[in-house]
This record gives sequence, C-alpha cells and structure tokens, in this order.
Amino acid sequence: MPLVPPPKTRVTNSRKSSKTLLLTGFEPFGDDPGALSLNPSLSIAQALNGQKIGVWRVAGEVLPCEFGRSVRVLKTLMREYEPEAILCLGQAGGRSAISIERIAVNWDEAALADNAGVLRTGQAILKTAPAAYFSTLPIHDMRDALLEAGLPAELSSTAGHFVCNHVFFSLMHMLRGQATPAGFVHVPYLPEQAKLTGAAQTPSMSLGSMNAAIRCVIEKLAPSKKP
Ligand code: PCA
Repeated sequence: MPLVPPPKTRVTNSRKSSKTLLLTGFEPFGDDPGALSLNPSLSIAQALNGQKIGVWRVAGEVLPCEFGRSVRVLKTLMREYEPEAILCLGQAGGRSAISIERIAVNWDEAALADNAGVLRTGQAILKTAPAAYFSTLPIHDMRDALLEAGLPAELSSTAGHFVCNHVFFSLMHMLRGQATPAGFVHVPYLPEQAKLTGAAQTPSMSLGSMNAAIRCVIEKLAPSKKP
C-alpha cells in the first residue's frame, strides 16, 4: 500500500517573478512486483519541486491513486497554487519511452482496483462531458526536444482507462475554454521495479534520466498569452 511521501518544502510564489507550474506524480499503486513501494512519477515530482526551469517555478505534489480523491486533491492544488501550467505524470510499467499523451478519454475501465479498492469496469467519467479532450501542451516540440537530447520519447494516443486517464480527463475538463496549458506524461518503470517483474526484457529508465526528461519537457512549455 502507498507510502506517505516525506514532508517537503512548499513552493510559494509571492513575488511572482516566475510562473507556477503544478507538477503532479502519483503515489505507488497496484500489487504487481514492479510496483514495490515506488512510483517514479512521484519521485520526479519530489525531485523537481521548487526548481526553476525556464520561466517556471515548479510546485511538485502527489496525487492519491484513487478515482474519487485524485481529482478532489487536484482541484485543491489548483485553487492553492493558481498555476499557469499543469503537467501530470504517471507510471506506465512496460513502456520503454517517455510517453507524451495526446488525448484523454471520458471512460473508466480497468482490471485493477484503485488504492481505495474501487474497481471501475466501464463507465463514463462525466456523463455530460465530451468523449475526449486533447492535451494543450506543445506535444510534438516536447517529443522532438527529448529525442534531440538523446532521451527515448514517443507520442501516445492512450493514457489507459485507469486513474491516470481519469485525472487527465478531469483536468482537461476543468480547464476547458481556458488558456492554461495542461497535459499528461507517462514514464517507464525505474530499473529496480523492472528487475522485480522477473522478466528480462521489462524496460526501465533511471530516475536521473527521467528527471532530465521532464525538465526538458517543461523547458519547451511557453506560458499562455493571458492578459
Ligand atoms: N499510473 C496509473 C495510475 C497511477 C500511475 O502512476 C495509470 O497509468 O493509470
């Protein structure tokens, strides 16, 4: 079950000399051996918390891996930080590259229960909302910058139908009609997680490379031209 992340420094942007980017990771989830008590998305959010990257001051936070509470926590963080950009991260064990998600779909369906024991076997996230939303991040520029930096990267057309897609969809729905750039990036297992799956071919990436990759992604992000 999830570990409570260690206390960390809160980002405050009182002088507003830089813009706030809310960067979220998820707590560990699932019971496959690769899960351990780790989730690289959380490690990245903790590592980059408080850093200045390009024009951005990063506020790194954790979301619970629960359909219900994840979105409530995200809403609270959005109220608290009033961020000018939002990037949510999640772990996609088995993927071999930094996966920049194109699209969030209005559907929950997974074989795995969330950390509160809730199983969603096929239902709309919001009955009255559109079927899908596109990421509003410059996804192609981000992918190209990663590849130029020698980091494995891809665009992905599915964030799955578990809590990551749920958060991604809810985020894009909350921000509809607004200029705030937002989106989702999935990351591979850490090497220590991949080892525990027992399969020799399970792909992984070091935390150092993932931190560098997410820095590179954030550098490509220009603030919106809000008045
Ligand atoms: N990955 C899961 C949920 C939390 C996470 O890090 C997913 O892809 O839905």
